[in-house]
Amino acid sequence: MTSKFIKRSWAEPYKIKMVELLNITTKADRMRAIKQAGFNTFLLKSRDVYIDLLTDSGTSAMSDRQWSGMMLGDEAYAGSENFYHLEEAVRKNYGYKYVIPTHQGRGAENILSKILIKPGDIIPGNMYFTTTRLHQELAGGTFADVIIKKAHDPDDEFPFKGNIDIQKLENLIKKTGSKKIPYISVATAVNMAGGQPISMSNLRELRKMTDKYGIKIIHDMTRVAENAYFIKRKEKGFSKKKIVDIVKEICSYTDGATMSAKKDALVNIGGFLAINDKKIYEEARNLVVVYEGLHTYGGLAGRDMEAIAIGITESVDEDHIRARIGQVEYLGNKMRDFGIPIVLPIGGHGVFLNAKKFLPHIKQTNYPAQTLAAEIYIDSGVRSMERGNVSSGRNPETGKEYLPDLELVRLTIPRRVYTQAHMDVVAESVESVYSNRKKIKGLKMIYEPKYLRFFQAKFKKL
Ligand code: PM9
Repeated sequence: MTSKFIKRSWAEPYKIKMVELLNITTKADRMRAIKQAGFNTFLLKSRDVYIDLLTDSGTSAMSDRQWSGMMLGDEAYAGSENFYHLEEAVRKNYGYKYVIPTHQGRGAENILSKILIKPGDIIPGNMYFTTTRLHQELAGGTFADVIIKKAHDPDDEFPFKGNIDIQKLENLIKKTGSKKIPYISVATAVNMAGGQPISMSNLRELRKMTDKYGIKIIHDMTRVAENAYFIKRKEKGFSKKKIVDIVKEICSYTDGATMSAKKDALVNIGGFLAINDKKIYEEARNLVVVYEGLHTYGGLAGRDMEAIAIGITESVDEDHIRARIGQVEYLGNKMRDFGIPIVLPIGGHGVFLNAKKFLPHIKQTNYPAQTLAAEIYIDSGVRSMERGNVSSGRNPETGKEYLPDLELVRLTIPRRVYTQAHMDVVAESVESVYSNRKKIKGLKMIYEPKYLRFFQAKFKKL
């Protein structure tokens, strides 16, 4: 007899063929290492890390199919067979017409920004991403945040916190004039908001409104499959649709995309620019030669392009994406059970700790999220990343720190790498830091690089 109370767990839709051994260090080792790294987890050596949740970028485990695809690398300088496989995978799964490979996402952002942005332009977007905004600024543009207000509130459980405030955007277009807006930058599964999805209905509405003004939409599709999974689960009318069809529909409302294949597409390196407009494609095809390499390799080896082509297909597999997000939710729910303040709803690529609530006694100018990431590392060797005041940086005009509403620590889960037992160790470590939180003191920045300071800044304990 079946009972409605019988639980059915998900499990990883793969088994493990090869393992990578981890280093387990002592607390004294870790205190030395983090001090040497200037309390910046980016400056730690990988050998000093036990469970590495710094990022989901380029850290996925490739499948046996991807590895065998790498053996078929056609390393011709021009016209590599693997480029055509990549082009075919992009057209089939995403629907974009033209594809230009780049060494990673920011390579595509650079080319796109150089082609479309003029000095004085405004680029509205659903929250900034560090590299995207910097390329917009270097091209003479200014980013304008048009994400809904709820996205800045870590406790608001609205299921589509990646949505754009259409009214706010339209007011901005009316105020500045459409000529000054080269495109709207729309990210799926918005990273800095906590991996929060945008809804299909919001995208449809956005397309309709921007069509009125003749403004393009450029998609940061780095985590589009994760976004599609949330649409399938949470948006009315999508529960029976296939992930690949949802992904394609998302892309269909946009004019082109930049992609860091190091995330959704399950590879260790690579990216591309995809575009439907032939004229922009021709310009990009020319410019890529200057910054990345010929338009049929864009800074990648043939074997890398083959791995991306296979990874794209694996990324939209129903069982893969369910297990991927299932693992993130498993960790998030453990944190919730411990009463640890996290960004809600639990996002697609990681669990984000709310450092303002975790360490309310530390001022934002003493970097609570940076401090918390260092403390978690000292406790257990788990490496996480600051996503708050340090990442947000300074306003280039005023020189003042932005002091964002979201002061977060990101525990980012690489795809197909860690087990549920690793997730238990992570949750228990964060709980241990949480129970000792009152004793923790903040940091002072002692070295600040000019660009993307979070990567290389150094700190000392107050
Ligand atoms: N994201 C991440 O860890 C790696 C660099 S920042 C620590 O989240 C989006 C939404 C990203 C992203 C990278 C890029 C740039 C663009 N858009 O790193 O250049 O999350 O491949 O991509 C990182 P690349």
